[in-house]
Amino acid sequence: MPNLRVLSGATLLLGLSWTSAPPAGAHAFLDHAVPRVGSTVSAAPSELVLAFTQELEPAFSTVEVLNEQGAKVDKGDVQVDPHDGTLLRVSLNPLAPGTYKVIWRVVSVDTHPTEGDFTFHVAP
Ligand SMILES: [Cu+2]
Repeated sequence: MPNLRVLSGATLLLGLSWTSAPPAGAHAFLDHAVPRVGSTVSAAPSELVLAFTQELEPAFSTVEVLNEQGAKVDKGDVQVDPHDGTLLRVSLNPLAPGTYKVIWRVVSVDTHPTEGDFTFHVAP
């Protein structure tokens, strides 16, 4: 029969390593955006801002904005806000009325990648 004290010690260690693992769901999810997800804006925005639930890893966080023809309409100057690491910004070319698709892919500071997309509409 195995030594019970050694066995319970191993079980305790295993239990501790489980509880000290990072909490599941601690990723950077999109909290909100400007323009808002799915919204219709009357004035063409000059910038898109995405706000995430966690700080981002700037080197691995990006966003792209496409028009209905799939052409890129952002200026490619994607930047994590230097004063708020949860904000991802990109400047936009002048937008004609239409539907625009936002595709984002980010890595949070805990190294977990997340991605998603949404649309907004410009209808003056
Ligand atoms: Cu995470």
